[in-house]
Amino acid sequence: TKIAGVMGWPISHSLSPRLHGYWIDKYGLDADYRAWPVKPEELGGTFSQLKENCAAEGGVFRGTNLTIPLKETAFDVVDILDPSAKRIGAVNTVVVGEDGRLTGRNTDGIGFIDSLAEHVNTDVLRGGTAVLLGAGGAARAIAVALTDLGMAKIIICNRSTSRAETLAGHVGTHAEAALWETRNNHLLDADILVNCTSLGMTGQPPLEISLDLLKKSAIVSDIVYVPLETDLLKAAKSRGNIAVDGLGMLLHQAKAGFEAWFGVTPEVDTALRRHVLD
Ligand code: SKM
Repeated sequence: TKIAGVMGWPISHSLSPRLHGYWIDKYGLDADYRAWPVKPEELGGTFSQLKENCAAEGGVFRGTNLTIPLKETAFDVVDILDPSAKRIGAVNTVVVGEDGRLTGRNTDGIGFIDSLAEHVNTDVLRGGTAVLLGAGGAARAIAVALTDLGMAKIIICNRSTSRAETLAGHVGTHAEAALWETRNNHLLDADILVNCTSLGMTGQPPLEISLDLLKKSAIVSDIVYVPLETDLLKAAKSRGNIAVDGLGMLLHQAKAGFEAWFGVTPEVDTALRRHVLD
């Protein structure tokens, strides 16, 4: 049995076991995907222990996804960093090699782009302007991914401006930090707006923003997926903007790990969406 899973602290909220479990059944694999609650300081030891424990039960530990708060710790703990992890500065997918060495990747950016591509031809964003709300790990992955799409300008609005400045510095000279208070005005130039904060998520404060200045052709995307249709996406749809929900990013970031651990390229389709939300 090939064994993989997801680590985080806490981890019980994660939809990853449902989504990988669906694929394991669909493709009839001798594989298992688990959820492991792990604290950052335990991460290094957990990898060697899992190799032993999986072998003891007759299986093989193939790797893991990582979520909050482990992505930066994983960056320091793995043996090899692939280019995606190096550029984003965080690891969300670890693959155990034949030689037992751990390779860290980051699939959040590609997950975001693949999800976007379900709704639009992403070529339309080349040369355009993005407005990102937030400056945490998700914003970092998305800023790098939009840069790779050829976007000419990335404006980062964050409640802490100094964090926005740090992120902009990391992303490149086409990125700039802006005061949180100016977010509505920056929408005038935006070809895509992405909420990379947890504002608007069930149990979190609302995201306060006015889309009045936003072009009708602009895309509005939210990384929040509980609720699936956030107030931001509702507002975007009601004025005719294309709205991209946060579940797609979660589903698409999962593909590369599944393929590396279990040897099958899985499909993201509406049956999977329905199963995960059930
Ligand atoms: O990057 C992903 C991670 O791979 C899995 C995850 C989850 O299970 O909630 C969320 C994102 O951080």
